[in-house]
Amino acid sequence: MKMLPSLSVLRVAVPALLLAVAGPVLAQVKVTAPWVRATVAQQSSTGAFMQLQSPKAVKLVSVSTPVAGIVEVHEMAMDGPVMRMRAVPALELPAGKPVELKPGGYHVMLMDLKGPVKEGDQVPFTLVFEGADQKRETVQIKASVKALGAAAKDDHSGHAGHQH
Ligand SMILES: [Cu+2]
Repeated sequence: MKMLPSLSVLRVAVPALLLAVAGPVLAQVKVTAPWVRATVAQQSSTGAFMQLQSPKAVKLVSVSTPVAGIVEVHEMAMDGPVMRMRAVPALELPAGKPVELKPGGYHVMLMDLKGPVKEGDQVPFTLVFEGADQKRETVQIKASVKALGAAAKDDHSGHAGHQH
């Protein structure tokens, strides 16, 4: 019984210490191999793809780029027999686990493009991540534009629903 008071003191002290250590360490979300699909004539939307990894659980809450009027994070999901895209309000990044944005899966949807996106261009993006503590982290990246391949054409056919 004599141990109890000191134990409870310890229990309070440990989380406080962890907090003090974790506080100043910034969670850096790693963005790997970002790319944007080049547009063809008359095309007003395209997709951006990349791999995201965060040391702690965060969510991607906002993406913006000067080349598009509207930017959303989309997921592909089956709607009966048809694969459709829908906007997700936030993309969860579990701690330490890479999340792949790729054709046929999650992607950043660029709509209302200001002009053609050409192969070889560099497109700047601002990504905003939010942690469980509501703290926000902004990451600036540049994505290279790659041409639309024959195989890549199919998986964005669902984009017909994005006309404005
Ligand atoms: Cu989309």
